[in-house]
Order: sequence, then C-alpha cells, then structure tokens
Amino acid sequence: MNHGSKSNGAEEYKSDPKTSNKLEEIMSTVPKRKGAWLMFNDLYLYERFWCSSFQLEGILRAQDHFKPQPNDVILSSTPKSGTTWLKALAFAITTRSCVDESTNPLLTRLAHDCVPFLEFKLHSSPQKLNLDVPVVATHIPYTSLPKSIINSGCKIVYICRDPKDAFVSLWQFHHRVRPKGEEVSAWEDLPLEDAFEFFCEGFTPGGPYWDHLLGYWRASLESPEKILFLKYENLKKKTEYWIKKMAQFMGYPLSLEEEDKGVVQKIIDLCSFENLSNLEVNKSGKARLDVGIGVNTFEFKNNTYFRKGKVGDWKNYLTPEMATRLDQITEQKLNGSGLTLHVLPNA
Ligand code: PAP
Repeated sequence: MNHGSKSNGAEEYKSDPKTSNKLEEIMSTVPKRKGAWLMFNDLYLYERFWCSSFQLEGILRAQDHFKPQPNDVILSSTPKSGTTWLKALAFAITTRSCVDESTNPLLTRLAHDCVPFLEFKLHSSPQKLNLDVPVVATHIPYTSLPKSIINSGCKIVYICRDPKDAFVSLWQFHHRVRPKGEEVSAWEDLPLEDAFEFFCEGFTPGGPYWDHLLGYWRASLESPEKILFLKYENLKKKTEYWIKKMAQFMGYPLSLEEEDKGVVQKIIDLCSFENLSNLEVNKSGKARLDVGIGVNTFEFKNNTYFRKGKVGDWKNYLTPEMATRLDQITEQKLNGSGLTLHVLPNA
C-alpha cells in the first residue's frame, strides 16, 4: 500500500458526487442522536452502528473506492482497544527486513503516521512516509467493511479489549483531547456516570461495543484463515507468542535465524508502551484529524494515545456495581457466541 497515494480513496471522493449525495441522503434519513462524545455533534445509526458524520463520510468513501491489494493486511478494532499498539507491532513486523533499527520510523513518528486509517486522516508528521507498507487500519464494523476487502484475499487482524478498560480509556480520551480555555464550552464535559450509561446502551462512536466485537468474532470463526482475533489482555500477557502468531498469519513469519538473533524481543521492546510513550515525538508531538473534506481539522497531542497501557485500570474509576453491570451486559451479549472476555488473573 502506498502511503499518501490514492489508497484510501480520498482523492476520488473529492470529485465523486455519487458518494457525497449518498452521505447527504443517509444523514437525513437514519436515526440521529445528539453526540456527547469527543468533538462529534451528532451520531448517526448507520448499518446498526453509531458513527459521526465524518466517520460516515469515510466509511462511504472507503466502500465506494477502496481497492486493496491481495497482500494487504487490515488492522481493525473499536476505539481504545489497542489500535496504536497493534499498528506499531504490524508496522515493525512487516518492515523489519527493510528498515534499520536505529532509523525505524516508529522512533520519530506516531504509529498512526506509520499505518493510516482507512476511513479518516489522522496524521502527526507533515512529511509522508517514504515506505510502501501493506497495512491499513480501520474502526469500521465488519458488516460495513468495503466489499472489496471481504471479497479480496487480504487478511484482517482484529483486536478487542475488556469493555471496562476500553470504556475508561475512551472516557479519559474524551477529556484529554478536550480543548482547554475558551473553546471548552464548545465541547461539553461528560461526567463518568453519563458516559457509562451511554456505553452500556451502546451509544459510543463505533458502538454498540459488543456488536463490533461479535461481527469480527463470528467472521473469524467462519474464516479463521482470513481473520485473526486478538485480545489486548492476551497480547499483554504472552506478547512473544502473539507476535509470532501475528507475523505468521500476516505472511511475514519469523525465521529460526531471526528468533536466534532476538528479533521478537526487539519488536516487543520497540513497540512497548514504555518505549513508545517516552519517545519525544509521542510526548510532545501533535496529531491532526481531518474531520470532513475541506471542513475542519482538529488538533491534539500525540500523548493522548498513551495513558497507562494497563490491564485492569478500570478498578480506579468504576464502582463494583458499575463493573458488575458491564460484566453482565458482556455475558448477555456474548452468550452462545463462544467468545469470552474473562481477564485471566495476573494478566
Ligand atoms: P485509538 O483506537 O483511538 O487509536 P487505542 O490505541 O486503541 O486508541 O487506545 C489507546 C489505549 O491503548 C490507551 O489505553 P489506556 O487509556 O487504558 O492507557 C493507551 O495507553 C494504550 N496503548 C497505547 N500504546 C500502547 C502500547 N504500546 N502498549 C499497550 N497499550 C498501549
């Protein structure tokens, strides 16, 4: 995939009235709710998932124009489930033979600059990456993915996370990216209790949370050769095992020679929360999110993508009752699917 090229269809979309007409029609017909999260004014229920107008625009653009190569790998997740980490790992895996350790772009760029999103433009470095990396990421639910992805030979790596931690991370993100000072009134405070209610009823960007997971989970059961389903907690606990599994699945298996040379450990170290969060670019750099063609650019600090990177931080925010309620919803929603999100002790 060529970064900065037409790979995500943005160029075509600008001159494609068909997609823009579709956007207008959908926005005026589907259920809409006043947005409470992040910078979104309203969320639209499109194909059974809540999304902002700019996400919807990106989804339609991707559906109409994205043309994957057969060897492309799609990384997918709901927000705050480990996307940044997964991007870093996939980038390190796929580029390990053509990038020098000391000049790895991950050392000087936000992971989102190394692996772009399919449906929106989030960038931090003004310079385009001068590398052809066959990886692209998305938050699009499985059922709304472009048909070109479903019908192609390209593989999908999905990551999910305990909803309790994902919820806390999302709520924290809302406040960390919120503009300070005068602009703050344009972006309402979202008390934890209100955010929690929204999350439980499925009203989050990309939500309902559980439905997003289930879409990919069921597809992974049907086509295990095409979709690798990962859990953040497992990746934390058995990082080496899952990196090797991921590399193999993506078509970049680690050779015995590489293993002897400690390549896996180098990937783990490079992509670790401790390493990435302490890099200058991730401490003081800024990311820009283009929300709609020619409409708005929203800017925030790269460090908003690195908070604690821990399993079980929810204990510091949720009451036992809130935790039980979320666990019950999870159990109810996942019942019969074969998917469990029980976090192992000491994970
Ligand atoms: P996104 O979907 O908006 O891109 P995403 O990267 O999925 O965000 O979520 C950020 C979470 O991943 C943060 O979790 P926390 O709020 O619970 O701390 C962030 O700290 C965590 N994270 C970022 N990088 C890493 C990493 N290298 N290893 C582990 N966790 C990480």
